[in-house]
Parts: sequence; C-alpha cells; structure tokens
Amino acid sequence: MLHGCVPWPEELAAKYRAEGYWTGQSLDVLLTEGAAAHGDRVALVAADGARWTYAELDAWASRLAAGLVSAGLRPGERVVVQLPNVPEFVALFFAFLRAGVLPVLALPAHRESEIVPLCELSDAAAYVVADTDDAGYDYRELARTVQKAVPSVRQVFVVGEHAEFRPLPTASPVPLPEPDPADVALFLLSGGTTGTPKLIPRTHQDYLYNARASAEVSGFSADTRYLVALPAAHNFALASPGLLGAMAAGGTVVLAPDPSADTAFELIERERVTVAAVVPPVALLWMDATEFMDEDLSSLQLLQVGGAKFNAEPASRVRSTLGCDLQQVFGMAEGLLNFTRLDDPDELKITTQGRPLCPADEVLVVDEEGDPVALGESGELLTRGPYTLRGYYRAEQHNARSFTPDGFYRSGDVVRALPSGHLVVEGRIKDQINRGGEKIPAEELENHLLAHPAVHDAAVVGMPDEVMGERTCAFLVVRGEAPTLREVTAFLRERGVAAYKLPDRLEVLDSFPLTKVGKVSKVALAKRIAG
Ligand code: OOB
Repeated sequence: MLHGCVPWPEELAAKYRAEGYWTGQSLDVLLTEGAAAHGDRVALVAADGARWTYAELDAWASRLAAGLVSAGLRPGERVVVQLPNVPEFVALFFAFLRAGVLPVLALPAHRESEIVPLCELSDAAAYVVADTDDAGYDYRELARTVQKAVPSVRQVFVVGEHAEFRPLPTASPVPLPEPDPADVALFLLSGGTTGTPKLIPRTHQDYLYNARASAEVSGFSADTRYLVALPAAHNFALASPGLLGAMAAGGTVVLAPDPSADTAFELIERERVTVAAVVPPVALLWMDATEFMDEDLSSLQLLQVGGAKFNAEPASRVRSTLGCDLQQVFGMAEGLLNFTRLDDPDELKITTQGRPLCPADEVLVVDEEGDPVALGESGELLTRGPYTLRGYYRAEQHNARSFTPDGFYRSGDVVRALPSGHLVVEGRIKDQINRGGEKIPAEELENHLLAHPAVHDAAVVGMPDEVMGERTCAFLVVRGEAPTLREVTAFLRERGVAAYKLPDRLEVLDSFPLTKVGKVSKVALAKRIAG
C-alpha cells in the first residue's frame, strides 16, 4: 500500500478475499465492464440535458487519462480535485483511476483554509477546479493562492474558462498499466474533529465492494436513474450507492448542480429519476415544496436520507408527501455503511438508521472504558470491516487515538443496537458539529476564532435546530470590546474558511465552565445554549 497508509492485517485480508468481498479488480471496471456489456446505454446526464453513453464516457475517460499522463502526472501522485456536479467530474474520476493518479476529493464549498492544508498534507502535484460557481465565486483566484502557498502544486487544470491555467488535458488513448487492486484508488475527506484535515485512503477493491454492495441493498438495477443532488465528492453521493453504485448496476446518473427543490424537481420530472439521496434538511425542503410545486415526481421510487439524523416524525411523512419509499443511510467516509433494507417493516425504516451493509462488518457498542454495553444500551460505535479504513493517511499520532489496538475505528457516534442489528443514532462524543450533514471540526473553528485579536478563548458547540438538526454556536471569552457575529464571520471569511463552518450564533462569557479535570465543559456549554 502507498507509503503513509495502514494496510489491513493479512489474516483479515485473506478472509475478505475468501468470502468474496474483495475481488481483486480495480474500481475502473465499473466503467470498462459497463462499456463492454451495454455501451449504448446512457450512463451520464448533465443538468443541461447533455448525455453520454457508457461507451462515450469510457472513451472520454481514456482520452483524459492519456492527457494526465502526457501532462507529466505519475502513478501514485496526488491531485486535489474540487469540482461541482459537472460531467467532467465523472469522466476525470475514471481517468485518474486509469492513470493511477490519486484524486483527493475536496468539496466545492472549501476555501483557502481547507484547500491549502489539504494540498500540503497530500503533497499534491496538481489541483483541478471549475472556473466559477453559480454565485460567481472564482476558483481560479483560489488556485492562484494555492499555487503560491504550496510549491508541490505544479499545475492547475480548470474546467471552463482556464485563464492562465490549463484546460483538462486530453490525448490519444495509450495503454496504461493495471493498478494494484489492494492499493489506494482515491482519498476522501474526513468530517474531522481536529485542527487539521484528515485524509481517508480508499483502495480499489474496498471501494468497489462499497459501491456494488450498496447498489444491491438499495435495489439498483439497469432501470435506476439516480439523481446526484449532494456534492459528487461526498461518499454518500459518490459510492453509497451514489453515482458509482448506479453505474455498477448499469443505470443512469443524472447530475443536479444544487439540491434545491426547483432544480431537483425539474430534473426528476425531465429525466424520470427513480432514486435520490439527500441530507435531512433537503428532505424537509422537498417535502414542504410538494405543497406548492407541481412537477411530476411519480417516477421517484426511493429517497435515501443520511448524513445526519433523520427524525421519525419527518421520516413518517416521506411516502405521503413525495410518494416514494424511504431508506435511511447512516454512513461515514471512513467506511461503515448502515442501510434500512427495502423489505424492512415501516417501523424500522422510520425509527432506525439501518444496519451494517456487510456480513463481515464488525460493530461494537462500548462504554467509556471501552467495554461492550448490554444489547439495547447506548454507547460509542466501534467498527472494522472490509471497507473501513485502518488508518488515516500520514497521521500516525492521530491514528493511535482513533483506532483501538485491534484496529477498530472509533466513530465517535453514540448508538443503540436493536436485536435485529439495526442501529439508532443517539448522539455523538466526537468534538464535531453536524450542521444538516455538513461536518464542522470544533477545534479547527476554535483555532480560527483564537486568531482574532479580541478573542481570548473560544469553544464551539452545536445548538439544536429544527431544520438543520444543529447549528453552530461559538462561545467566546474576549479581551476588551466583544466583536459582533457579523465581524467574526467577516474575519473568518477573510481567513478563507468555508461558509458552512461559519458560526450561526455568538455568546460572550466572562469565563468558561470547567469539568472536574479543569477542561472546558462543552457539555455545560451545549446545555446552556440548548436552554
Ligand atoms: C456521511 O459521511 P461523513 O463522513 O460526512 O460523516 C459521517 C458522520 C457519522 O460518523 C455520523 O456522525 C454522521 O456523519 N451521520 C449520521 C447519519 N449519517 C451520517 N448521523 C445520524 N444519522 C445518520 N443517518 O455522512 C455519509 C457517508 C455515506 C453515506 C451516508 C452518509
């Protein structure tokens, strides 16, 4: 495995191979097999209606792969990719697999304060962006900053108007060596809990299993038309089952530039979409929108909801409002995926977050001492399995805390297991805010706040919110005059912090409540703001 990654121990690897979860194939087979078996079927539809068959997408990916090679990118090198839901994302994703170059998938919302450390950590050889977004944000400006700050970034490729940078490179297809299926295919970003980003290596065969098995439990088939409503770079929309799962089943991927009801409903009607995956606030928005919008949503058979807790009350209204079945998905970029099954009774679909995807997923629910709790009691979820990482990339010290000595990943999620194996997510012990599915590492935001001249101390906690699940509250102890929320958010934007990480509320205190051991009590702060 790539240097800086932690491989599975051979004993478990042999088991995963023997039981058929790891097939020794590269992730690229999703496209090559599709092109060979049903090349004339539509694989990809862009928001503007442009479409590509499996054969066309395959040819496009080959030209791009040759282009990456002729641009001097070498197998094993990392490239930070930050693209919206455009067809180039999909073609380029497969091109990277073919060239053996490893994409590091950043979110379109990320800015300088996320992208620079990401390029540094991955020692990125290149950076791929789109020219601008719908709101007029210019990623080429960001690229200029990144290239200045990170010398390893030799080239910038731009989808759209490339200015002084390069367009996506293409060349006549060339034969390329097969990658090792046990090695890294791509990097996903962790939601994070610390001050620095964490990269999740996903191997060809683990991610191939992830996509194929997810597609199977979600009932995907050649008739599936999957709407990519969340960012394609996110594990949910990419491979859980996401666009890769839709392709694994020979279905069609429809790209939505944003998850608004306006955009999504129009695409659902126009492309006869059968499945969409969304975070809870988007599900709420869509359910409300059915009251005043009259697009024909009758093709929609399944709404997958995950990324944050979807409460039972709205969950129980999915069928009556959107006219489709609900599947809850509790997943993580680190690996483990839980799905409610299509043949589960409604009660389980509405009140649980599903059960593990794979029979070889090992799930423990433990107390503070790390001892398993009795069935039905809540505790922290620990897990290992054939598609769950064994260590973050280049993060030895952090790995020592994030994994047990026998390789279980400490999810930081508090769950309760039912006798059926279904899990109910009850909370979290990790220092992170889950703002409607978008993850905010508290320490990272606190470090930015501490850089403000008037801030003496900062503690960030989640506060309950009906739509978002939680929003972000920053508690501050200040020197002199307290800054306003506006001033603080302007300061954070200036530092290049992604908009979704900006605090929604500011509370100034004389001092912070402490725990018995003298640490800032976030529990007390969270209680205070909830009240
Ligand atoms: C998905 O992945 P990430 O990496 O953005 O976030 C993972 C974390 C989990 O550890 C948990 O804290 C939370 O997000 N989460 C949920 C949830 N799904 C994720 N909490 C409660 N209920 C749920 N249904 O969010 C992700 C990756 C693949 C598929 C779906 C979601």
